[in-house]
Amino acid sequence: MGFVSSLLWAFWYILPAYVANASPVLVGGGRPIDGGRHWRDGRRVFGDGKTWRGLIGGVSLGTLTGLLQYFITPGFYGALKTALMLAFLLSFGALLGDLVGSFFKRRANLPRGAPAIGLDQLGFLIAALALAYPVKTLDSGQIIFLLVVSPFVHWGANYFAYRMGWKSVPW
Ligand code: CTP
Ligand code: MG
Ligand code: K
Repeated sequence: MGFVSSLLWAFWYILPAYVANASPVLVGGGRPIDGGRHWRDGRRVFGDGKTWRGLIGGVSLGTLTGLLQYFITPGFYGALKTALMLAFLLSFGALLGDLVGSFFKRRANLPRGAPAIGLDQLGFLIAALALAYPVKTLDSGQIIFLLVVSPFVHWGANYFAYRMGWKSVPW
């Protein structure tokens, strides 16, 4: 595999995680996952930015992305159930990583929506890669590539969502 095509495959591989992480801005809202409950430090467990609709909607759209990808490049996945399992784990991992990130942000007394550089851009990615690892993984060069470019994809997507009026802050 050539160098450029190996990087493009890395993007193709991680796409469900990107979709899952980005879509709650549009499909989220409603009841928060923590149900409004507080941790023993008196602050919210996750906060109002982590909702059931965002979680379920994000996992669904991410998994659907994997289904579409399977029909475009079946050879990359081998079998439909591999593609679906991979997309589900990447999507669920992304939103689990995001949730854990919010848990730590609340423990650090950061309000909902406050930026946490590093955690915001990479937490979802690392969790997605970890959960999907048993099904299909990338080589170390591809993983380093994703760790380097994902913060820029994340900032770009958030700036776009801000300019579209979908969110109130550009990060
Ligand atoms: N969102 C959601 N459910 C999720 C994740 C995100 O509804 N599980 C929606 C919320 O409207 C959230 C927006 O997507 O405000 C952007 O997500 P994110 O930047 O991760 O949340 P923040 O509002 O910044 O909250 P936090 O400080 O906890 O990261
Ligand atoms: Mg945020
Ligand atoms: K986040």
